[in-house]
Amino acid sequence: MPKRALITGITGQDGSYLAELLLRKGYEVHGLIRRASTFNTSRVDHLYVDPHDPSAKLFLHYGDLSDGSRLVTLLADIRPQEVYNLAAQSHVRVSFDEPEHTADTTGMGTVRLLEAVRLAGIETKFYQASSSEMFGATPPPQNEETPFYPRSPYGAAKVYSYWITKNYREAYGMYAVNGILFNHESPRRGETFVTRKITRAVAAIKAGQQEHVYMGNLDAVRDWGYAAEYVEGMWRMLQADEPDDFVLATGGNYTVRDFLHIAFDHAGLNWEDHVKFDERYLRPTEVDALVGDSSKAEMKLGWKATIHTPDLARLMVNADIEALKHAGRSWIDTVDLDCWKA
Ligand code: NDP
Ligand code: GDR
Repeated sequence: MPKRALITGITGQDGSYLAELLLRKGYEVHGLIRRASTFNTSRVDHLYVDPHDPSAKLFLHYGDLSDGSRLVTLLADIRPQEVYNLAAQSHVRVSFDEPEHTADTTGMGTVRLLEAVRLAGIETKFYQASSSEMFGATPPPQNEETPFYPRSPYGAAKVYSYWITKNYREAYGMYAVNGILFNHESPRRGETFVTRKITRAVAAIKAGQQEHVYMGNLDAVRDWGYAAEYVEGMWRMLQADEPDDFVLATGGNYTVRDFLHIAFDHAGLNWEDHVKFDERYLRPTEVDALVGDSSKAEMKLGWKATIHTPDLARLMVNADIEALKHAGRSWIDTVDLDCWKA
């Protein structure tokens, strides 16, 4: 019998890479998706096989982290050996606009899922998508021992999820772990996160379809890794002998300005000619610097990032230039809308 995994947030960046990885490893993969009035499965469509086909290994189920009873029935039905909780309202800037919704999804959603595991009476390993945003104002380098000091409703909700995951491990002997992941990006990154916003803008400017991009704080320091590598670390955390919490990071430190420079330069453009400031992209409280120390993951899981920020920026620029060539006018319309998005 193949192993069964349930992924919440399967339609997101990480969920899609994790689903690919688990399918490659022979798992039967179940994903929680939200009912929406438009299709929201574009990141996993290439993996989908009609469930009537005997070769189907990926199954999608409607549900939401705000709906606890649905989570119980789903878990009792699927009986997965591994649960990856990747679903969240994951945008830090948006969490200031929607603090209550963020707390409900990114915080309470985790305890609903942990309770659902308990109530369904199943033995499963549980992965919680914790975040470097929990370190917030505590200066780098940050590792598993670094105190938390969240600086946003998102960061605060993730701190709750971290502790409730740890509590279920200690209280009920559950195999439940926190992966404390630093920023990780890819061509599948959501369009309003800073890296993807930049690489899409580079592609559109290079193609002569846009002249400027509006940005916020360029001094923030981040440790940007490649998402496809980070999902391997998630999986390894659930294969260890004992449940434990791990940081995944590259250890590199770059400012948003550095990322702009690398991305524009790769397309033969000077970023200073194209970037304008707009205060709407500032956050009421900013996280100045996140740089991870993932030596524990390297020692105990044999996990180490191999793609560092400059190569990642170039890889994303290349992908967005290609995507633009194939997408035509409708894609450009969405770029123009970026000016009012977070
Ligand atoms: P995305 O924003 O790309 O994906 C978020 C996913 O959560 C989507 O599938 C979304 O569904 C789903 N979701 C949102 N709200 C709900 C809800 N109420 N019920 C069910 N599903 C919901 O995030 P990433 O893939 O980048 O990140 C994955 C996880 O890792 C998130 O928890 C994030 O906070 C965390 N994280 C991410 C890091 C990063 O750098 N990427 C770093 C550290 C932690 P839909 O498609 O319908 O919107
Ligand atoms: P972050 O990612 O907040 O680190 O959270 P984001 O890419 O949104 O911001 C990174 C830094 O860039 C600065 N910035 C801008 N950000 C956006 N989005 N748009 C802009 O125009 C802009 N200009 C400057 C921000 O101020 C910030 O300092 C991500 C998410 O994936 C979280 O879910 C995850 O937990 C953390 O990474 C680790």
